[in-house]
Amino acid sequence: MSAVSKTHLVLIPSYNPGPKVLATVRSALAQWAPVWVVVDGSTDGSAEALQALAATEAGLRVIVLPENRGKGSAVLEGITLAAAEGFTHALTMDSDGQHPADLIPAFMAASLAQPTHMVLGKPVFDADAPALRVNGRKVSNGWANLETLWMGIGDSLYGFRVYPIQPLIRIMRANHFMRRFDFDPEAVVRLCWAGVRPLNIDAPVRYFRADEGGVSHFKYLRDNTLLTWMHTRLFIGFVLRLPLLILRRLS
Ligand SMILES: Nc1nc2c(ncn2[C@@H]2O[C@H](COP(=O)(O)OP(=O)(O)O)[C@@H](O)[C@H]2O)c(=O)[nH]1
Ligand SMILES: [Mg+2]
Repeated sequence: MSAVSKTHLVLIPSYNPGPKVLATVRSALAQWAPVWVVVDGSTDGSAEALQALAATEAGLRVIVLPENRGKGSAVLEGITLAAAEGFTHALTMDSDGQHPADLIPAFMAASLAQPTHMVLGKPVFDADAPALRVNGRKVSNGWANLETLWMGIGDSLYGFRVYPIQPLIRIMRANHFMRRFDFDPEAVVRLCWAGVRPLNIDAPVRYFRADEGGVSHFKYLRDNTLLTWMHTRLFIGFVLRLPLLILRRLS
């Protein structure tokens, strides 16, 4: 029997996730309840399969968005509903089996011990991780660290993390960006600016080949363009906040 929390939930945004989705959700349920999946306009039958699983799993709730809106939008939908039900923190993880469900309890424990912080997964890659993605990450991490004056972001892109819900909702309502693949890095930088400090915990990330059930919707040109534009606007925000950030770093 997994732990049942009234404050911390596992939130899984899911868009055409491939064959590993049910095993991924089951592995999360084995560690924690509740687990909520936000089906982001998927067209692969996964909504129905997940709803069937929810009929037998009390800890699972499936929220279905009729159209694809992007990962950030799916997370915002989930945390808005969660806040209305009294939850204070959400652990986000991907639906495609890449993230380590067995670390959910450790991440939740870190968040329970320091609830004002965000708990960030620091990726430990396996040998199959595509070099393009690993190196692209270094660029995004370099920018995110500069934009926050090195306040301690271990990784800007890894989606396995625990967010305090209220500050994240405030930031997303004030900002119409960060609705798609730009969600993870922009959330972490803006939360730092809002005074939410990061805790970093090492967490393995798996890259599956297509024949192993690996699915990615990352599109190199589209998503790197999105990330470049995102860091451009964050850099402008950084320059405007520089006096404040320096004061905070010195205090
Ligand atoms: N790419 C993408 N992912 C989405 C979307 N909505 C929800 N997600 C979820 O966000 C997570 C990350 O997406 P994925 O394509 O695996 O990206 P990657 O792991 O960085 O290659 C997965 O759990 C997706 O199911 C969307 O519109 N696009
Ligand atoms: Mg993935």
